[in-house]
Amino acid sequence: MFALRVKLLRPLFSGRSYSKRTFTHRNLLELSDRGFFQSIFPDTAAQKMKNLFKTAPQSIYAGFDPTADSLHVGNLLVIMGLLHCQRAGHKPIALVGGATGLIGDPSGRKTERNQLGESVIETNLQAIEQQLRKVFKNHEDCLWDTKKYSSKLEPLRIVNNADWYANLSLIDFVANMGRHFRMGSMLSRSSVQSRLESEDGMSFTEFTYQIFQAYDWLHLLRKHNCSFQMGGSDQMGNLMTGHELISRVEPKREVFGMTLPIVTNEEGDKFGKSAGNAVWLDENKTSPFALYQFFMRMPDSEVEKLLKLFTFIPLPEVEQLMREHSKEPEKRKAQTLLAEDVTLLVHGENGLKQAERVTNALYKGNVDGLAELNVMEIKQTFQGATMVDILPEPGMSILDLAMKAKCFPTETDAVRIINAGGFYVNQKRVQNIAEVITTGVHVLRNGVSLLRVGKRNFYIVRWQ
Ligand code: YSA
Repeated sequence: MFALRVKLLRPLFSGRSYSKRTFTHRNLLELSDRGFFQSIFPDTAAQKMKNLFKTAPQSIYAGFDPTADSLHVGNLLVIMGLLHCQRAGHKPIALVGGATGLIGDPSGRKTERNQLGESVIETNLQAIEQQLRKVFKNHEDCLWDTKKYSSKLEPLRIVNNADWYANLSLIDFVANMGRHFRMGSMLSRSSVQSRLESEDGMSFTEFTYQIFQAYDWLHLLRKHNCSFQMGGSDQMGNLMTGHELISRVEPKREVFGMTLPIVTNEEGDKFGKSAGNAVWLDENKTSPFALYQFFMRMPDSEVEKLLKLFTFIPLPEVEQLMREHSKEPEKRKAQTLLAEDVTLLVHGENGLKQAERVTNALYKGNVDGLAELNVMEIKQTFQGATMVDILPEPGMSILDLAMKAKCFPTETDAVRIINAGGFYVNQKRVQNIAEVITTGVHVLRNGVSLLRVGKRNFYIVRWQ
């Protein structure tokens, strides 16, 4: 599989070999050079952490709440953090919040989440678990050179916090654990403060959230000897509560937190979630092509930062790439490598091939590329497109087709817009309303026609 990765590299990077240093060091704190780690906690513990990383493989966990049926590209940064742990010889643990998802983390939120039912949480949980496994598998298959690094990657462990709360008695928990949580520090968390000051205030349910994340850490410390927790910087308060709990309950043990920067776009919107338009890891919500294009569109000012965060390309190679890129920015070499590596990680070899095929079909005027896609791929690519089934009739004209596909409200509109050049069949402008529909020209060999009105209104015609 690794051969694939090499095959896909641009000539500049062909034979690109990952520097051994990047993968054999165990000291995760070196990831700061790539822009990981907004902070470590406690901030005086760097040397101790370094020693632990050197001494033995460490378990490191990060949690994901099943508040949606897919993870998004913001969460992917935390997954990258876990993958770096794995590459450095440590043991990654992904926690899925079957219990905490029912409560709702107030961190970084201005209002309380709508409560999700248990069955929704269960469905989301399974989807997220599958995604995590898929990304780790894609990483091992496509981005990890087993021949070069003989040591095996520690497997990903997935745990669900519903499992340890299921049999816990409420009274026992409050009586025994509750007394170790101090109200003063819990109230001081910024996630609590900002909400207490807001008009709607904060519910008791949300206020308790930090208790559960703190107890999870204690549980994982006891069960899996997990002394490290990682999360976006919005998780800092929850990490601190966990640290405080463990220092009271297990005074001989020490635990450490690592927070990653919250990635935002140029406008400061949370990465991948701007204008309610999240970029998801689920191919049915964001196609491999759309994910690829999301990274291809990154402005030059952002691309170096993102290459460091979202790919495993060693830093000297990133620097070399950026030097090349600045000479010919219009070629978008840096964006291409970024888009390739992220798509490979999230969707694997087939996903990347599909994204490249669709890119060729759409942007290089290559109709053959479009014909190679199946209906499902076309649907994924043109999300929001209307699907129509049409029975072919001899002599059918462009105007007939446009009207049967309900591309226009009236025939007058159709004639006006088609004549004016606003109608496309298979990405080619068609201005003659009387043109007769022909196989091979208007109907692709996959039995589909792609109609477009203006820039963005797509219709997928399945010929019956
Ligand atoms: C963690 C530990 C537990 O023991 C129990 C639950 C949790 C889940 C945690 N409280 C939470 O709600 N996480 S999350 O589902 O909202 O997001 C998962 C991770 O992605 C978090 O670490 C979050 O900070 C991170 N994240 C989300 N958007 C991000 C981002 N990281 C960087 N940039 C972004 N744009």
